[in-house]
Amino acid sequence: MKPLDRKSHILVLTGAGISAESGIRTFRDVNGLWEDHRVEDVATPEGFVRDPQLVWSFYKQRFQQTLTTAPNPGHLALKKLEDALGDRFWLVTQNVDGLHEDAGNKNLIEMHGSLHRCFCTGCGAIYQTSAIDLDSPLPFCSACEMLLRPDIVWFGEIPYQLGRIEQLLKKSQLLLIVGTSGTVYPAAGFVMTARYFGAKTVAVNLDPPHNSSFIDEFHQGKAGDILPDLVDRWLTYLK
Ligand code: BV8
Ligand code: ZN
Repeated sequence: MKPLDRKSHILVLTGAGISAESGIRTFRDVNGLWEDHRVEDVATPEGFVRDPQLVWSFYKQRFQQTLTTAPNPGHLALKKLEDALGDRFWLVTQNVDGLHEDAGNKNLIEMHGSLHRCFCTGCGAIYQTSAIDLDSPLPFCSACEMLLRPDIVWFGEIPYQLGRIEQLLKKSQLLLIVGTSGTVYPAAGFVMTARYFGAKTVAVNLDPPHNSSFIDEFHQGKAGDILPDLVDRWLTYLK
């Protein structure tokens, strides 16, 4: 394992757990999002073709929820880490709530898309979700009149910027994984890739994640409680 020092690059992967303390429901915890909906009905391209109104109502409700949520101390700790490390820090999130952007992170990859964007199924035109008429049952493109869809990577679709993420995994000495159950691939496989390239892997999670055999150091608990102190400790030798 490569030593950790003032030249080290750190890659952070986050999941729904980091947003839980901001009041956003996770997917697979008790009272999770998938309890109310079948994944196949609301988070697949086939589900969207079958019932676009159901899918839009699922995402509209989640988009509207983001308008009343704010970053929590877990998000702010990662902003502090980026401020200190600059381009030695990159953050890949599976979350679509936009809270890392709200916290001020710039070196950010939203690999599963964002509730704040949608795009046209016809011409690909991109829209801010806040700029379209969400009161109508279905939104259509002002350029070509085709149906708009959420800019969300559904099951069976390829996540964004996988090549860039692979490059970042290769050059990082530390992979920090926060608030993810390690259920969904390819994100759940990043820890194996990081280990293969000699990085140290650290996880902060309420429960032991599924891929915990690849985790060198596990901090059990809430991200908002653990990350601020963990980041301060790391900055004594990473900065
Ligand atoms: C792809 C958008 C091909 C939707 C999402 C069989 C085996 C292996 C893989 C597959 C398989 N069958 C199908 C697949 C592939 C599939 C997959 O992995 N399925 C799983 C379910 C088995 N993956 C795909 O389809 C992906 N695409 O494979 O394409 C390909 C790929 C590469 C190259 C070529 C071809 C697409 C996956 C993306 C799907 N879209 N999101 C939406 O958001 O509405 S995934 C969805 O799950 C969210 O993005 C979410 O982020 C993600 C993962 O969930 P988590 O974030 O981990 O959330 P979860 O609730 O599960 O866990 C929360 C954790 O937080 C818990 O552990 C909890 O303890 C912890 N926690 C709670 N509170 C706190 C906390 N931790 C800290 N502090 C707290 N306060
Ligand atoms: Zn269009």
